[in-house]
Amino acid sequence: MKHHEVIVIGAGVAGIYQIKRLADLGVDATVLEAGGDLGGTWQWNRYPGARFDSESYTYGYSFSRELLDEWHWKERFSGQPENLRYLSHVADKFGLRRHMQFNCRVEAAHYDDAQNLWRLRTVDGRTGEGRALTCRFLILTLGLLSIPTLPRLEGMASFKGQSFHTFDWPHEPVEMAGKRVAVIGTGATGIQVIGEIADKVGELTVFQRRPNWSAPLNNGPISDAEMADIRRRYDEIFATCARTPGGFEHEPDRRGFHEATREERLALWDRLYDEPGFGIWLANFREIFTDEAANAEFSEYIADRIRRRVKDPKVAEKLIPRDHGFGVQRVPLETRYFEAYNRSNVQLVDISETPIVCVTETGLRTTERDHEFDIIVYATGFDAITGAFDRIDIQGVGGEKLVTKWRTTISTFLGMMIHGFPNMLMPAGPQSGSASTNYPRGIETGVNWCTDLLEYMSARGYTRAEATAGAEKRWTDHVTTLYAMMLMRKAKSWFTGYNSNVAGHEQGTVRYLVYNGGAPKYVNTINAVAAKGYEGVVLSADRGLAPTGSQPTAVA
Ligand code: NA7
Repeated sequence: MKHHEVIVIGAGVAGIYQIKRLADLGVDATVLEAGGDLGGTWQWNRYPGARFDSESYTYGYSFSRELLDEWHWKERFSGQPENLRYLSHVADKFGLRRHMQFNCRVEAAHYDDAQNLWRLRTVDGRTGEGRALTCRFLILTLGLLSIPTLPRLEGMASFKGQSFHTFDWPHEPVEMAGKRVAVIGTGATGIQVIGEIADKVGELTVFQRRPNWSAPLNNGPISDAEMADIRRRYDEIFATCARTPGGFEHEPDRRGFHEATREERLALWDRLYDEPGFGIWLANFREIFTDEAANAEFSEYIADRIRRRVKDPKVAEKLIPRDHGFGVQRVPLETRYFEAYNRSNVQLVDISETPIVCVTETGLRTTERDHEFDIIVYATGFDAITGAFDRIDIQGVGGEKLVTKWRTTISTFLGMMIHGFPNMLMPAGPQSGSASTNYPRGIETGVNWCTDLLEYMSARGYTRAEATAGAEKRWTDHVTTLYAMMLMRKAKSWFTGYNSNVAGHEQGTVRYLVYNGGAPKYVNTINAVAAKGYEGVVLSADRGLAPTGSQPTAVA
């Protein structure tokens, strides 16, 4: 049985940075990755149009000046192939691949209280003893959106053409020219795919259950001169990201919505609509997120924009969401999305009116009629945030199953630790600062905090860290309270734990999965916890033995 001091599960954006920190410290650590290579999201999502909605230069890692100086982001919102090249470059540059094991899916992780270690079982080609690994610390960097979910439709296996979830888009090129293509789903992914392929396929039929509010990405190239300027400004750029709630360059407009005149509001919105990125969402008036009237007025502004871009008024009305306001779900950014519906080869099927009944050998049957296709693309989303945790049999003290603990209520301490699951860390876990922010900015924060905790423990001879039940309750209550202030609590989206394809998550009962206090508050809170000797975490040494020169104490 192989033992490591630390095992990291997942070699995506978070796992790569986590192993870099551990390797720098000389810790005996390894990354276990289910996929055949590193990159996580950017390894899997190869669908046409897959790209950042974050400015590329705010998505890259900030930890190495040399890396920042040598990498040239070619587009303001870089596409999947380039993003994967970047992550691969990072791994190669810092010699991280030698710490990674691919095609290595972990099926179980059980905490052994007597030995104070984690026992892992993998389901790769290994047999017998080789499948079992142990570690002192388990770090879960599983990804927020790494478990794709398919509709539960009869006949899916009988379809004779090609069909796949966008997450499992084939590695080899998919011939689309002249083909009849169906896309089911109009979330951030569907909206990217549809905009990209509308003019490349024979016929495109979009099956929309609920429309999403979306706004232009306004992508463009980054010239050598611009990149040189960005490099000069990196410190400033990251400082801006650190002080904004979303971890982006986009800062909320500090004027009060109700104090600004209608003309001032329109001037802001006209400007933001034409600017690149999430400004339209995050540089808007803050009341958009909390005030029904402000949100309704802005939503109507965006609805008018849709009406201006979509020629057929009936189609335009179908593309305007009615069940939620702008920005209370994750806002997809689009490129030529609305214009796609002006094309004669693109058709919108409103499946809230005529639901899909089943998949046939030749296509899709709705309550209205049969549609024939060569390719069916399922852009139907993910078992978000907790899905990847649920798929590993994680058992803590006394064999308590995490999936059971979280069945009714998600509860964590700072989104990074769980009571009853000692030495298990989640740099970007549920209720952490990552999910609702520019992901890599949140990840660096989380990884640094977890790594600092390990260093703190090592320096003092502690070998066991467990969040107290009280600290976990206080954090979870805090996360819940923050939801109460946000209009997003009313929307059925992955931010609230809704997924029609996952048993138990289809009701729309709110699950408190993301921290909504903003990046600066999150960072201040977790830093304060660390500064107080990890208040809320019980630190101890194995079997109660105090390390020399330091008295392990429960820090309440
Ligand atoms: P999302 O945002 O969860 O969107 C999934 C879409 O698929 C959404 O339009 C759903 O409609 C639709 N859907 C899901 N299941 C079905 C079934 N069974 N039938 C019809 N339509 C369905 O996932 P994405 O992949 O687009 O985006 C995820 C994140 O990736 C995104 O937020 C970015 O951060 C990156 P619904 O709204 O549920 O009616």
